[in-house]
Amino acid sequence: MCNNKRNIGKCGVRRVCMKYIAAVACIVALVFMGGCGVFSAHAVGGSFPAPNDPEYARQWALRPPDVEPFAQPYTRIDEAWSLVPPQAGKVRVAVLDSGFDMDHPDLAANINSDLAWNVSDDNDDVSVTPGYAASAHGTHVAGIFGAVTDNGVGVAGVAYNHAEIVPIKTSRVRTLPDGSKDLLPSVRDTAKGIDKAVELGCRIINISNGTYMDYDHPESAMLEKAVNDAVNAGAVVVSGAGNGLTDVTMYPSDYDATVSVAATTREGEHAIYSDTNAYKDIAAPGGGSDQRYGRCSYIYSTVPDGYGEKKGTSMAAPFVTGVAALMMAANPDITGEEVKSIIYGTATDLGVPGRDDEFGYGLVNAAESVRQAIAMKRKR
Ligand SMILES: [Ca+2]
Ligand SMILES: [Ca+2]
Repeated sequence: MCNNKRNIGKCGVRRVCMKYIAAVACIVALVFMGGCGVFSAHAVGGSFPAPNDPEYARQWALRPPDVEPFAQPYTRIDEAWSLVPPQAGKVRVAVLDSGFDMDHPDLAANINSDLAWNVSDDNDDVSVTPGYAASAHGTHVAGIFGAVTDNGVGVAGVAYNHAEIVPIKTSRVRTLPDGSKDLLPSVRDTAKGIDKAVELGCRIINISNGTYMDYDHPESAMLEKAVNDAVNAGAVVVSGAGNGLTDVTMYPSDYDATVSVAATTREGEHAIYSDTNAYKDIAAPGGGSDQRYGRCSYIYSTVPDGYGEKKGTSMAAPFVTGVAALMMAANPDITGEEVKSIIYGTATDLGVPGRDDEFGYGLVNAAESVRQAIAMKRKR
C-alpha cells in the first residue's frame, strides 16, 4: 500500500538483495598524482597532537580546518581523541559486510578473529572473495573506524584503537537483475548478522548496506525486528542513508531505531548521491561530488593488501560508528539510547535551520559527543 507514512516517494520497490552503498571504488595511490596529501610537516597536526600514521595527511575528514580550510565545519575528531583517557578500553563493534582482509597490517591488531562469523555460509570464514565490485568494501569500512592508529603505518581510524572489530560476513555471490554477479547480502542474512552481533555482545553494529523497499514489505518486518532486538539489548545500530539520489526508504537505515547516516563532501556540503527523507538522522563525511578536489575528496582507508579511496554513505556510517565507540570507551556505562541522543543533540546544524532531510540533525560533532558522554559519567 502506498498510504503508509513510510512510503515516501515511489512505491512498490521490491528488490530482494541488499546493496552496498559505496558509489565508487578506486584503489591504490596512482590517482593521487594531483597531490592530495602533500602537506608540510607542521600542517599535519592542528591544535591537538596528530597520530603518526603517515597517510593521516590524506585523511581530510579527520583533520582540523586550520590545515584543511575547505573542510568547514569539521567533525572535531582530533579534539575528541584528546578527551578519551589513553587507558580507556575497547568497545566491541560488529561490522556486517562483504568480507575482510584479516591479516591487514593496519587492521589485524584491532580485529577479534575468534568472534568472526560468516552468516551466509554458517562458518568462521570471513575472508575477502576477490574479483567482485564489493570485494574490498568490508575492509574499507572496517578501516574507517577501526584502523590501527598511531602505529606508524598507513591510516588512522576514527575510534583510535578503542574499537574491537568483530567481522561478520553477510554476503555471497549473487546474480543481479542485469545478469552480472556481485557479492551481496540478502535481507535475511543481514537480520541473521544483527542477531549474531547481539549474541556476541557487540555494543555497536555497523551496516553499510541496505535495500530499497516499502516499510510494509514482508522482509522488512523481519529486518526491523532484528534491529529492535539489538537496540533493546543496548546496542547502537548504524547504517548508511543510501546512495540512490532518491527519497525512497532504504532499510535498515530508515527504521526509527537505526542511526541513519547521510554523507557530506570535503567542503561540508550535502553529497549529491546521499539519499534524502524524513528518516535520515545525522551526517558525516562520505566524500565526493566536489569539483575542487576530484578523487582527493574521497575517503581513504584500508583495502585488501593496501589502501584505497571510496565515496558513499557506506563511508559516512563508520565515521559515526567510530564516534559512538569513543563515547562508550570514555564512559562504559553509557546506554545505546544515551549515545544516540547525545550524537543527535550535539550535531552541528547544516543546510536549512533545524533537522532536515539532507543532513538529519547535522554534521556529527565528535568532541561535543565525547564531552557529554564523559559529563554523564560524572553525574552518576
Ligand atoms: Ca595506522
Ligand atoms: Ca539543518
